[in-house]
Amino acid sequence: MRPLRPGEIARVVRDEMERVQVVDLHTHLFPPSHGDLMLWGIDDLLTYHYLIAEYFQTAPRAMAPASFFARPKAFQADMIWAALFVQRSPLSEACKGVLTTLEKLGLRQELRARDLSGIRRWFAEQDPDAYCEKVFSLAGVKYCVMTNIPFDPTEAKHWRPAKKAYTRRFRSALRVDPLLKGDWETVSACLTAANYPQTLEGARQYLRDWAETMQPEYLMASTPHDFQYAGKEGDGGSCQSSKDGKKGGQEGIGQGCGVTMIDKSPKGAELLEKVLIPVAEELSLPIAMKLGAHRAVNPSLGTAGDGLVAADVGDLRRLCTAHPQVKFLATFLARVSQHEAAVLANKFPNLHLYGCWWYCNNPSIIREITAMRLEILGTAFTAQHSDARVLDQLIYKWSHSRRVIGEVLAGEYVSLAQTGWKLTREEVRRDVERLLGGAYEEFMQK
Ligand code: REL
Ligand code: ZN
Repeated sequence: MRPLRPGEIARVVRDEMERVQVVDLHTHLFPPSHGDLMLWGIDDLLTYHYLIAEYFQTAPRAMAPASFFARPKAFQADMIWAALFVQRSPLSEACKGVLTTLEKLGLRQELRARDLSGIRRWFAEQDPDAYCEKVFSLAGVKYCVMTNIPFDPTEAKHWRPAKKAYTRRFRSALRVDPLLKGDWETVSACLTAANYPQTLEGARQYLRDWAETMQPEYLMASTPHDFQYAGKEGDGGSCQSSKDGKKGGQEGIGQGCGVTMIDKSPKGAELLEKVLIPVAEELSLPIAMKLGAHRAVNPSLGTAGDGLVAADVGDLRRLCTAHPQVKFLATFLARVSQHEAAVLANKFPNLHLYGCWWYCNNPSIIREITAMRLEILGTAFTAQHSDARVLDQLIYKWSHSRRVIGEVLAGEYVSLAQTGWKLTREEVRRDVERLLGGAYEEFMQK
């Protein structure tokens, strides 16, 4: 328990950052048991939607998105490799990520020779189960939380009638975006197909039953760009849709939280208030929210065409106020939202901020957000999640984040040391563990 000398701090933080086993609290990964849903290997890495978007910035006019997407994945990967790694220097974070991943997997020679065929040969020899374990251990990830969507039949079949077995590396999260989007068409089609009544109580029971099947860590959704939550005023609720500003409650759905059949579609905020929140409360499940995506800004690009808006942080404030008994995990996509979000987390013990999401998952922005969060929140937040869609991305996303977060933390310790505060390696370890999983687990347990 010897106090560290100021000159030792940077190295100790780097060591502790390297050794910590992180909790990755939001990913889109699936275990090998989920067959084709598990994305891994070089072609999946190269066709990540971040890289597809980057490719289309400079793709020839002749390569229209529709014809690109109609071609096999290997062809798409070839196009991206040629455009972003051969004809240009792979400077973007998403490009560098592919390189870090290959380098850490030991494919240095193939990389030096820019030998895509050699890289493909190496991946073709891997066994998915053994490879999965190798990636988790190389990335230092204790476990990840998946995104599990019951409304999607290609996913649902892996849970029912029999739940597929998977290792302790994967935990589940029950994703409910159609509710927050107010997409009653999807919800009611699923209710009908599974023999539930098309009522709010039917929707609640549907969630309860899926929660029973999936045993999720939390319920989760990303909000649509025009989402608004006006708070809770009395029994009928006062949730609004920004599209028309009409009141929800009695008008759209018949009888408040009752069981009558729905003749008009309830809006997203209304389904949040009357379906999601009651189930979260009843099952003591936190709600994880991702705020600030603007879907299909360029629909021709599919997932690669999703953009960003500055979400109203006030929506989250109203939620935390209206439902102090419900725990919220939240992350914002826009850089401008981060400061307000951190102050909010400082006010509400039922709110936990996590990660630097998607367009914020770049070293320069991680640096800025992490420093600001440490200064406002201490270690009561989760510094990062990977959002990986392709298994192998765990390797680069965590390696890049560990480095930046470590540099920021070391800087904060140095200024702490200047006050005369003595710090030990064990305390650094404790803080690092909190920032990369421990604070999340503490929040979940409280
Ligand atoms: O979970 C989400 O809503 C987002 O993270 C995804 O929609 C997004 O495409 C993801 O791949 C970004 O990293
Ligand atoms: Zn995600």
